[in-house]
Amino acid sequence: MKKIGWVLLTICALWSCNQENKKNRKEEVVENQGGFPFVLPKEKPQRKMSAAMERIYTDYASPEPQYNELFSQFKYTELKGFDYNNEDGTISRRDPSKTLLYNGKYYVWYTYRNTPAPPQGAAKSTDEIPSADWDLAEIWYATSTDGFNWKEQGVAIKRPEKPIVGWRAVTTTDILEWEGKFYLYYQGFMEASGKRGDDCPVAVSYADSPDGPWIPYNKIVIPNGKEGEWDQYSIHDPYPLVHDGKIYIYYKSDFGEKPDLVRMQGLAIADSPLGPFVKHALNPVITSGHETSLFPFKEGVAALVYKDGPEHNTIQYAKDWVNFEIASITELMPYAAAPYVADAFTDTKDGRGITWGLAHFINLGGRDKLHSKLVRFDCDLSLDVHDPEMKQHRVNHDPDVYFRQGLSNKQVKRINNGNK
Ligand code: AAL
Repeated sequence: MKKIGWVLLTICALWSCNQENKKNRKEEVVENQGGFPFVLPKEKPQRKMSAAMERIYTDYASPEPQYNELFSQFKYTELKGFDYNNEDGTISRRDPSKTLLYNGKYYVWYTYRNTPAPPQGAAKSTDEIPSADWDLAEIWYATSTDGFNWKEQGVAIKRPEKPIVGWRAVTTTDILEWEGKFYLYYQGFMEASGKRGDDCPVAVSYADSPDGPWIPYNKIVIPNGKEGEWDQYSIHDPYPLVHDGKIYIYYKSDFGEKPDLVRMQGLAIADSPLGPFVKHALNPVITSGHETSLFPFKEGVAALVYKDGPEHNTIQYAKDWVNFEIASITELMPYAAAPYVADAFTDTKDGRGITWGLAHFINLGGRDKLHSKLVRFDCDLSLDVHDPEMKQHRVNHDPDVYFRQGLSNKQVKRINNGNK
């Protein structure tokens, strides 16, 4: 017994010494081992390597992105079938749900705002004038047979009467199919967004068919954290998947106060759709990203981690559905990606990945006509599709993409002052 103890202790000491060495890596004297082979080895070669070369063999599924199943470019297409009132800012569609295939049709649910005026900010908002793009919104849905042409079907979840959760706005929904029933989880606002941060918990409605009628549960299913906890003000973007016979809901919350919000993602798990949901002890489990987007991949789960945070623009993977590692770094990722995930609810141990979904483009129309629209994205994050065009890692963007990131007046002034 004692012997085992010593062996374990020695292993720990060696490991922590190795970690220390990694941190304080000093230039080692390496015997001449000849130059690196001309053809990049697919497997890690037996030679001393720089930290960067080590990493391409240890941190990614393949040293070359095109052979990494969790690397992809993203391509975008306008959707047909949605009217935006000449893009005057009175109609907005955003934050789509995962796309569900049911009886030969794709279904998508989303935040739908139709207000007499575009968003005016919290101070000017009234019972009819929205504060933010998603204020005073309802959840609507649309169907399609090809994922490009959509038919809007109308409202799925209306705003309930005050003071029921969601009376001010119901937004940012996602779908769960569980034992033959359907559940829509969503953000239930009880005050205009912007007045108390984006204060809102998660509510749910259920139905026997994706066409409804949806029965509101009228209770909070994932409450905000306790006072002083990282998720004390909001549980955003609830995103359900089925794993290990349970419902896994990933969500986003915000540390800190505006304008320094730090966005991360947590996980809450339940045995049945109406809860109780128990937040994971290791939360937050993803340190970057905004709207949640995940899909089963092999035995684990993959996440699209786009804007916000130190690891934005990455695709991450957690074999155990909790401990995420960066699997690839990419660009122009879909915002609020809502993929078609064929095996989202099958409790698979062999997730096959995704090739398309819906996303949103936000802040369109400028301040006076502010609105968002739904778009389609395509990619190759699938074990069954091999599309070399999606695996390019040298993409030339139009000059317009760069020039839209122009300097602000304040910045031009700073530069000019520096030149004086
Ligand atoms: C989104 C989501 C949530 C936020 C707001 C509406 O894109 O992250 O839904 O509350 O912005």
